[in-house]
Amino acid sequence: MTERPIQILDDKGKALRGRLPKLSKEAFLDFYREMQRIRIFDHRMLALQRQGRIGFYGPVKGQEGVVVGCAKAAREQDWILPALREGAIAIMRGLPLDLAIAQLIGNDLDLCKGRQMPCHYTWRKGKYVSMSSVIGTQISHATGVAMAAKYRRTDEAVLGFMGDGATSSNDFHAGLNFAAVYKAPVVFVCQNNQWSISVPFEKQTASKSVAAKAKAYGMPGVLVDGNDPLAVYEVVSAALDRARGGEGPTLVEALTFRLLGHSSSDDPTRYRDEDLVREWEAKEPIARYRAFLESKKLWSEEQEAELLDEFAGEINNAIRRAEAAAPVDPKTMIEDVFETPDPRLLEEFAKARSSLS
Ligand SMILES: Cc1ncc(C[n+]2csc(CCOP(=O)(O)OP(=O)(O)O)c2C)c(N)n1
Ligand SMILES: [Mg+2]
Repeated sequence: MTERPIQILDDKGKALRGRLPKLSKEAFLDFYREMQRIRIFDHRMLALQRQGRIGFYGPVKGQEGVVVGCAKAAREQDWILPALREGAIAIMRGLPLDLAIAQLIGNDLDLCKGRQMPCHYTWRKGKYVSMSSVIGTQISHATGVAMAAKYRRTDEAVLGFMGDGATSSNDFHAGLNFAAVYKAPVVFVCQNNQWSISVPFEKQTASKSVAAKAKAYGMPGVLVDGNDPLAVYEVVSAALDRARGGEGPTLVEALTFRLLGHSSSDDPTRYRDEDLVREWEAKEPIARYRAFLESKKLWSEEQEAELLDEFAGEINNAIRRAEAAAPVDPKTMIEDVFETPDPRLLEEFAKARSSLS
């Protein structure tokens, strides 16, 4: 395990000598575009929440580098088992923006039929499994999906996400232990944003890092700078190759920082020092990556303005389509459990429906 997080770009976005991954110019640009799309989406969704148009939202601001680095490292056949802040991976894998926004509203266009809290996107075509509100449970699910992929002799690997807080859950132990014993093709990515709502990392664990915990399970632990999307991409790509090659799981700790509240219901000024936030704002992934692109003469003010315009238009159109959808039909309440709902349920539903009209 490395003590210092692996970097490809330094804190100011300068590429460390001889370390750039072999990617096309378009691919380098795409990392930036995807991070900006997440930032703008975040901003707009928080505004909708404040206007009472959606009930709740969990922002990603500051963590875009982990999300995009991981999404780019995964292959199409790989599964994504997200935690709280990876929804943009579903969008990068084709979930239409209006459907994502409909999930936040919980209306008829929502693939979850309004049954989940906001930010619990699901996207079957993109092998993106809905997050679980119950912290940590997706860790053992990720192991299970990976074990299944191995039994079926597919070339699928799994990216299983967690926050730093989830490392204190039972599933962290069960999931990592099973994965290592069965050499399951899974890469665990811990987005260590240093907070579990109001609990700071050092109150969560006495361990110096999350990556260090891998040793006890018999798997490699890698600490990477989560605000450096290229480093995340490189580390996670190598771990996925290792998983596919039958060598078993890896635990990746992506060190980052949650710049905003835990959710739209949280006020982080109540429990953390704003100076710390300023310190991490100076290392945030988007400005840093933009500085890298500019140093390579790959980005200009005009391109920036065009991009912001394009995304604002795209998101506004998606909001319009999502908000135009009807409420979820109450009959969906009794669907999807029994093929034919039993008579008592039908009777109860008829009563409930008449009280709604
Ligand atoms: C089992 C369980 N306990 C408590 C909660 C309440 N809860 C919701 S999010 C959260 C903190 C999660 O922190 P972390 O895993 O670091 O993820 P982050 O929010 O920082 O992305 C807690 C305690 C929960 N959802 N599930
Ligand atoms: Mg956290």
